[in-house]
Amino acid sequence: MKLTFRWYGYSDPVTLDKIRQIPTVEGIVSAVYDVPAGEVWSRESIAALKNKANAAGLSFEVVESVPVHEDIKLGNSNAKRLIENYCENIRRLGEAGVKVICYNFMPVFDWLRSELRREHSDGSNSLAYDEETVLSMNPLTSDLSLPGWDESYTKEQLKDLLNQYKEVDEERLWENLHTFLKVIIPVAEKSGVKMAIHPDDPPWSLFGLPRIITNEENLERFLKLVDSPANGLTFCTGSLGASPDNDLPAMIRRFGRRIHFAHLRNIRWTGEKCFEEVAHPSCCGSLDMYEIVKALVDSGFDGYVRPDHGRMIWGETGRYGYGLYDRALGATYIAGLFEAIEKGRLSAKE
Ligand code: DNO
Repeated sequence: MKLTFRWYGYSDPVTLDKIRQIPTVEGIVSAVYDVPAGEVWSRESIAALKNKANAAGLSFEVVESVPVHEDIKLGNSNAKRLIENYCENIRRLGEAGVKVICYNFMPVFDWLRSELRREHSDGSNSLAYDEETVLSMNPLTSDLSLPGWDESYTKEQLKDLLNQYKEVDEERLWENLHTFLKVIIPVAEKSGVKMAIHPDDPPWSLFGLPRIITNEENLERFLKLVDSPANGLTFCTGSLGASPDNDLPAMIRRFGRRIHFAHLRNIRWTGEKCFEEVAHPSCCGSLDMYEIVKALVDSGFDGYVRPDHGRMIWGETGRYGYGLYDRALGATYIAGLFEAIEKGRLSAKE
């Protein structure tokens, strides 16, 4: 397992100098953020990221994300050209030593929450999701904004996009995903890159938009679309775990070697389709992080891991979910789980 930490680039208040001081973190997860979805990243920008990370003593082997343009998900007449651009990004990243590319196939909205700062009794705050609140929001008029969203749409463009999706049901989205994978996976294989799709967050459909990377059955279907090790998963416990029907340790045991990247974080279910983000340890939420890490270790997982969203603690302000302190605590907790479970296995063998 290689422990990594997400870095949002040059404007991230969590600087590389701070990240390098978190014990056990070897590398960063980042992306070229100033190029619109669908365009090719310059070799210079990729090299600059890598050099900056390396100068801080950190590796840069995981990209999150190379965004998939909506026209690819819609499968319209621009898709072919945009898929070719996507392939070029895979080639360039492979040449620069990137081993894993995380991406998602969620129409229009990436991850979604109804609250950015839910207050907790200990004075911390975190992101939270309440289905009723979300469904009462109108994406065309609401001001809610999340760090993961593409903010570049005008309301008119968003309206137009939502209209185009009226033609795309789940099966159409599966077809469009298949078309994409058939082209990009052979390129990833040749480039020494593993593609790792991120599950939909939350893992159910919203605003009438289809969402398909949601549960065990669908992940199985996804992996079979192109049955290659280069076609793999980002196993995000907070996303998949939002649905209590998803048995995370069982899913990890089933998909084992096809998991190339794990986002480890905990959430607390607060009602039907409602949850709040909590600190990483098992005792703080509804997910059993020990069983999750044990399933990874038992499956021979040797990919990348990162702590995921943290709470805001100790008065920190900044990018929701992506402050320094709580994610750093998460990193050392995760490293501790891996060390204990791996050493326990070794001593059991002796
Ligand atoms: C949220 C993240 C997501 C993720 C993308 C991957 O914190 O996990 O925004 O980066 O869905 O494409």
